[in-house]
Amino acid sequence: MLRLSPAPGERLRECGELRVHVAGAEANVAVALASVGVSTRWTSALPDTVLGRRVTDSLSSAGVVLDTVRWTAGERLGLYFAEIGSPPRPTSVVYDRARTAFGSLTADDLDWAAVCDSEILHLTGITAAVAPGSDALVLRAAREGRERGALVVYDVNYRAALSATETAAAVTVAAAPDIDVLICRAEDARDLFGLTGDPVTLARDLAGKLDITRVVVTSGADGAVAWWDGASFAAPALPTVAVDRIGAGDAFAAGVLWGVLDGSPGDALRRGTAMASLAMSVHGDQCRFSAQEVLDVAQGAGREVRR
Ligand code: KDG
Repeated sequence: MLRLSPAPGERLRECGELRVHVAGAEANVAVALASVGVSTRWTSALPDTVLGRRVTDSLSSAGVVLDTVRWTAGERLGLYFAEIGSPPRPTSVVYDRARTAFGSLTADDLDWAAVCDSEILHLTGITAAVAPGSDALVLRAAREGRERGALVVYDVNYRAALSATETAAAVTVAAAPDIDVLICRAEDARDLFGLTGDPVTLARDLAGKLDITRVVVTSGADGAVAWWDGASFAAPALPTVAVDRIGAGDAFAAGVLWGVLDGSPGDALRRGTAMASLAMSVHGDQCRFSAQEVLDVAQGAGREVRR
């Protein structure tokens, strides 16, 4: 999808110009991972128009592999309008995603062997909610990933504008048997699953409720925790001057996936919080920082880097 935003400090109702950013949760994760050097494929459907090509140009410039993307005729690219807030004015979002190419995609359109040909398959709850039938597509993807030997990661990523909490909870519960690692905001654990308590308790109780052995819970400025094979891990949020918070959760997820590939849950959380901070320091939904830039931040927040 594309995001259209007024310049910082301007309002959607009044602005004369809109800035264009490529967006979409899984695309954001793919770009962040490719930018740190992880081999990454993104699967979706796009209209075969200049707007669809804008998306693939942007993703391929980061190194994302796009050989499973399905091109369609007659449908639209998903759009959203985002007015970036500045306290006390909140960020506000308007979706424009009716009749999109992705909404027309069915499970039979995809080459599942190619889609799941990876160590990790990353899915999000946003995608399950974007169009009628998208939930079935995401559930099928989780099942295919599991059966084909990929580690299946699912980010709940609840969006109130797309579905009711009960619907998002039901999709997560249905996907749970195929999920190896669940990522969930603390507020989503409370709103979707009725859980209470501190983040470690939320992660542990979510793991028990959904029968998933690895659960990561994020709490914004309070950092992130993981309940991982029966032990808990934590990483603080880093001091951040946020110019644009949209996409921080996807950057966090990318850091977690990168850390998971290297084996350590503690590193996964630290890379996640570093990537989330970096994502918030730049405009747009995507986080294009090198591995060295992320590791410098993860190891010494605020340190001056001279090269
Ligand atoms: O996490 C950021 C996403 O919300 C953004 O890029 C757009 O995927 C998007 C959505 O549907 O909200």
